Amino acid sequence: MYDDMVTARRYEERLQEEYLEGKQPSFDISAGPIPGELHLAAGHEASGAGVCAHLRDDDTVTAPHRPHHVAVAKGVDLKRMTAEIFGRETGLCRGKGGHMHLFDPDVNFACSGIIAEGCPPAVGAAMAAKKRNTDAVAVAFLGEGAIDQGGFFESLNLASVHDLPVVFVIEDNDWAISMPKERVTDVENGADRAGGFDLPGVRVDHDDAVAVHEAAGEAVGRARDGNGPTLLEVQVHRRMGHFMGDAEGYRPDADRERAEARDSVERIEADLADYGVDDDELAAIRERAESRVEEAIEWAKEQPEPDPGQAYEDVFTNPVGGAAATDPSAGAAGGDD
Ligand SMILES: Cc1ncc(C[n+]2csc(CCOP(=O)(O)OP(=O)(O)O)c2C)c(N)n1
Ligand SMILES: [Mg+2]
Repeated sequence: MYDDMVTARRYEERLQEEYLEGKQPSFDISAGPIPGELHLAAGHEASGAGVCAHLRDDDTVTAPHRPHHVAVAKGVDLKRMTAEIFGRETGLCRGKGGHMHLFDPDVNFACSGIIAEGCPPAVGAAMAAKKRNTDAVAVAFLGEGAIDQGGFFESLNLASVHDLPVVFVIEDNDWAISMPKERVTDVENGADRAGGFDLPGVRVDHDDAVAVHEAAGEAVGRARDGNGPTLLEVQVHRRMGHFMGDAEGYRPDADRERAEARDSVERIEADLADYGVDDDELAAIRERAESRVEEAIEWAKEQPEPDPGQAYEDVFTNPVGGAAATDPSAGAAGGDD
């Protein structure tokens, strides 16, 4: 878990540096090696590591627009993920998805920029696992700002009524962009929503990886043993703005300071020291993580850009304008498939 957490933290520190290249001084979002938005998950690491520690490659995970810590913990290929974020041909989605739309079928990981979008596909994966008589499970991660979405309610209901092996993990960082949760959501704790769907709701109040690991162990075990879904909520903290370039004028200083003070990485380091793991061992893990990150970034930057002529390939199953819209060599005919 420590390895996953420091890898994710270091990865995002490096992405941040790369992202800012060429974008300043006026913050041109389309400039630099990583064009477009970038949502960093620094402060969320305990949730990804604590939950994914219980998962296998054949378990499915869906994550939202802030996905890197979950992707790292689920074992998504770091090099191909980085190439995707840099928009390169050898990226997980051939450079067409970007950082919010990573898809790695090798470890059954997907994420989406549409909030709560991961809930229905996770329920579908859980239903498939059940029908195939496997003990695979599915986990949908979502932010506390996504728990008022219809897709979330429908997913909880379907999961409960069919006793599906799925865990919903709410990452509560108190904010949905600039909106504090108390202004938009009727319940203080998202886990309380479970009561309306007859399934267990559990909240981990601190972004404490060990506590998340314990709660997630029960939830994943319950799903794997055929005992149905769980709604798990984890308090995390957003150490950064909503996205890179967010000036955070709406955010009280005290809130930012609290996020900085409650660092889950420092917390697990203290826990590991209490368990008797010495500093050298932790330093070795950090060094390994740093080299892995560096290697992935260097590799990604050397990868080719996609051919613009293939922009629509693999994007639509039934493209508007027919096959000609996806394949310039196909001519005007065809396109009904
Ligand atoms: C369906 C939908 N509505 C609105 C948006 C715009 N949007 C992007 S992130 C976000 C807030 C998400 O907050 P939360 O779920 O708490 O996740 P966090 O960013 O805090 O990790 C919104 C409203 C979106 N992506 N999808
Ligand atoms: Mg949030």
